[in-house]
Amino acid sequence: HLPKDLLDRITKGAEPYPILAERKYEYGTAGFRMKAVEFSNVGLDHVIYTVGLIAALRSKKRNATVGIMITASHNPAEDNGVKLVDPMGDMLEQSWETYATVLANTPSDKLGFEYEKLLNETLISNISQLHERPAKVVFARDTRASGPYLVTALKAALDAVNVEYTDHGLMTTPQLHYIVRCINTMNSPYAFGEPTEQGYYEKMAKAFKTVMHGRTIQGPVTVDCANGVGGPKLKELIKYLPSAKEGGIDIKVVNDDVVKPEALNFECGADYVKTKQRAPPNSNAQPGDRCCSLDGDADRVVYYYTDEQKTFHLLDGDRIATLGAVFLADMTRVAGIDQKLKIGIVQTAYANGAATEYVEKVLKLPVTITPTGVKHLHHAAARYDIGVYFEANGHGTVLFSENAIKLIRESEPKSPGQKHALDSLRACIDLINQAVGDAISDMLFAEVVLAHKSWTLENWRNTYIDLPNRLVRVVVNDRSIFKAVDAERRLESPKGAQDEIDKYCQMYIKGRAFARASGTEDAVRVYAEAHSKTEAEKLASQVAEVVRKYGSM
Ligand code: G16
Repeated sequence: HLPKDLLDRITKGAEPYPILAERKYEYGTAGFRMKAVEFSNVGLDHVIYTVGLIAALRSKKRNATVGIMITASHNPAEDNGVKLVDPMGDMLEQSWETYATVLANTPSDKLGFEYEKLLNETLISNISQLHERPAKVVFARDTRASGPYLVTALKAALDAVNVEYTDHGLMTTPQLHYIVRCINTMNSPYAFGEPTEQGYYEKMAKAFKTVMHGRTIQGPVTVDCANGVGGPKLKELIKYLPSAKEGGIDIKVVNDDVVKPEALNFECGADYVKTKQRAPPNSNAQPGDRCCSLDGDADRVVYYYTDEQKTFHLLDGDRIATLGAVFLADMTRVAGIDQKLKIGIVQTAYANGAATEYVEKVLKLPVTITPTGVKHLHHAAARYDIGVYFEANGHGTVLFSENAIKLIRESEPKSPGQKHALDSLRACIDLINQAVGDAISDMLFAEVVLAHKSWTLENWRNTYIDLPNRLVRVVVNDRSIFKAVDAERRLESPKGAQDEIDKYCQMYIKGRAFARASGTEDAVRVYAEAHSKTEAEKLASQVAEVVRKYGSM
């Protein structure tokens, strides 16, 4: 048994953060997410408190520092959320999501009891030894107005169970993941870097300079920061990067208003651009200008431009994946190590059919499809030597296996060309944030590859032509009845819904569609693609109608 005063402290600390009786909290695609309109009785404060407790247990169990990020990323400004970061900077191990969900749904007066139960029965065999182990947590938040209040709830929990913690204040989600990995790999052969924000900028800037290697970036890139935390952080990074005149990069930061809370993700940002398939309405970009958009916590990025006819063209996560994979495959070939490395791409059902076909038939690289959520893609990518994973929405990164890193670091070049390729690969290992998808790092990587290839966005787009597609958000009474299988490409329930979706898909050339419950919003998402824009839109609205019908039965 745990000491009574500890259990009392847990219960007492939770008193100001009662559970909302009518709510069922669930650890979704990216942690807990919900509205945060009325701060004092929102219910998320209760969840945050319980996440503090889970973090303590996780840290004790792994004997390492874990991270907590308070963000609702791409969701509207009034939402907020929280997710846990495991010691290597990756997402919380999935089996622990269940424990987090149990604790989140436990009323305050039972939390001490439930905490002890988890510690005792489920998680840890030698309770006395592990109870003594210090728990260490680092946390940060995005720019949402509800953040500071939620931090008080978190600190109350961490104090109740004697956690040693560091509050990193405002950070992008990937920066926090980076810090966690740096702390836990310090003084090891896998040292990831200095566990500070400055260390993050220095590592990235150094790698960027190396991989640029006399290449020139054509013209400025305009970065829409979704009026989120990416704005101030990108401006900070710019101070470390060489300017265009110095052979570096000219970054124009727009939508960086973090003072007006309601501006976050409003008519701007990666989710807006991807979903609406248009530039933010306030964009001043001219035809051909290279633009990209980050999301609210800077872990997603998509590129776009308009042509001379003012037609909008999106280069989404699928494109970043193929661009990166082609570059890395070329470099390994020049370096003479390609035969020893297995390169693969990981996508979700949202990947455009044309992108998947291009990877398999033209690039001749294997593709793995997983359910939505970085946690799924990340693990699948780790099975390759160089695993490039991206969701179409712009969330992703590249993972280099231990074998790949060793080979790249230790290979002796036999020509200047091989030396250049090996130096570039070595720098890419540092430029790319392997802990998690990182919009800022991904953007620099894309810029570097475009510079190496001397490509405009139009050259990039011409590698293959996307099938016209449409995303629709359908609000239903209870989204949990929509259960998807086969990497979310088919609905297992409600019975009959998939047959109707199939029937509609067959009506169109290259028709493909699916419906799945969102794990971050109270809605069902529908994706449809087809040979023509009109057909893709028709198919999307027909499938949305199927969802509405079954959702109201
Ligand atoms: C989160 C996840 C992503 C996922 C997105 C949408 O993104 O990290 O992996 O694609 O939500 O998920 P869903 O369709 O289940 O709502 P973010 O940028 O909000 O953290």
